[in-house]
Parts: sequence; C-alpha cells; structure tokens
Amino acid sequence: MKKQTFIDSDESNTNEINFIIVGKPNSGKSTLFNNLLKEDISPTGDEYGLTKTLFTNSFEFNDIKFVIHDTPGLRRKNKIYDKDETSRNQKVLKLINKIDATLLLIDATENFTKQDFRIADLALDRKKILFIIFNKFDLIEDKKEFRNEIENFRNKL
Ligand SMILES: Nc1nc2c(ncn2[C@@H]2O[C@H](COP(=O)(O)OP(=O)(O)OP(=O)(O)O)[C@@H](O)[C@H]2O)c(=O)[nH]1
Ligand SMILES: [Mg+2]
Repeated sequence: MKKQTFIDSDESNTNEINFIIVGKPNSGKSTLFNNLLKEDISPTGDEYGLTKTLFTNSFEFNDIKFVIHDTPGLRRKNKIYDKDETSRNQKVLKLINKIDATLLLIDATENFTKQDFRIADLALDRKKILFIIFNKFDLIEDKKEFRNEIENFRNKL
C-alpha cells in the first residue's frame, strides 16, 4: 500500500499537485479515487454517506506527484441532522482552501441540484481549478439528450 500523506500548503512544491474529489453522497468519489490509485483503499458501495473520513494518497505520473483526497459526500445543510457529519463537512471545506484543484463528481443518473452548484461555487469562490465530472455515464440511455443537459448546466455556472 502506498504511503498515507497529508500535505500542508506550506510544504507544497511545483512538482506536486494536490487535488480533492468532492460531490454529493454516492456520486462515485471513492470509486474514482481507488481507480486512480489502482488500489481498493476507500470503501465503496450503494449506501449513502459510506465515506466518513478523509482518505489521502498519492501517485506519480510523468515525474509529477499527484496527491489526491477522497472526501465524505456533501449534503445540503438542512439535510444534516448529525454533528459528526457537520464536522466532516467542515474538514472538507477547510481542505479545499489548501489544494490546487477540485474534481466535482456529479451522478449523471440524478437530477442536477442546487447542491451541485453550491459545491462548484466552493471551489470557484476560492479561485481553485475546477473539473466537473459527470459520472455513471454508462447508465445513461439517451446520451445525446444528456449532452444537452450538461450544456444547460454549464450555462448556469
Ligand atoms: N454504473 C456505475 N456505477 C458506479 C460508477 N461509479 C461508481 N459507481 C457505483 O456507485 C456506488 C457509489 O460509489 P462510491 O464510490 O461509494 O460513491 P461515493 O461518492 O464515494 O459515496 P459516499 O462515500 O457515500 O459519499 C457504488 O455502488 C459504485 O460501484 C460508474 O461510473 N458507473
Ligand atoms: Mg465514498
């Protein structure tokens, strides 16, 4: 298993890129994290809110070290009834301040909601590079119609 690391912004250097995977619960964050690392590090499954802690790991590509963070799903504040989830969300928000880029994962099989826009804004407000990934695309039957929906989503950002 690769070394577990947590990189503080003061320690960052130009050959290292820190990025965080965020999104609503069950959007596929941990699956992407494991696939990028080619290891089953973070638990995955259909249960909403499966990831309850931050997972951090790294891989190298073309002499660049990519440090990647998997995070607990971010639900709307009014859907959170538990202090632990609030504190987990706060950790994610803090971490967004420290990273270079954000990967926002959106479950393509669900309607895009205000929460997706809110999460995108978290990165954009902090002037972070934002990649938006529409996941579970394999489950979409009408891919052409879905591309139109993505265009609408993009125009609203
Ligand atoms: N069909 C399909 N299923 C996927 C894809 N990515 C993830 N899944 C499934 O979606 C479910 C949720 O995946 P996770 O990776 O656990 O989702 P998560 O965003 O980490 O969820 P939380 O930790 O609860 O926030 C699992 O059953 C995955 O196997 C995909 O691209 N296609
Ligand atoms: Mg997860």
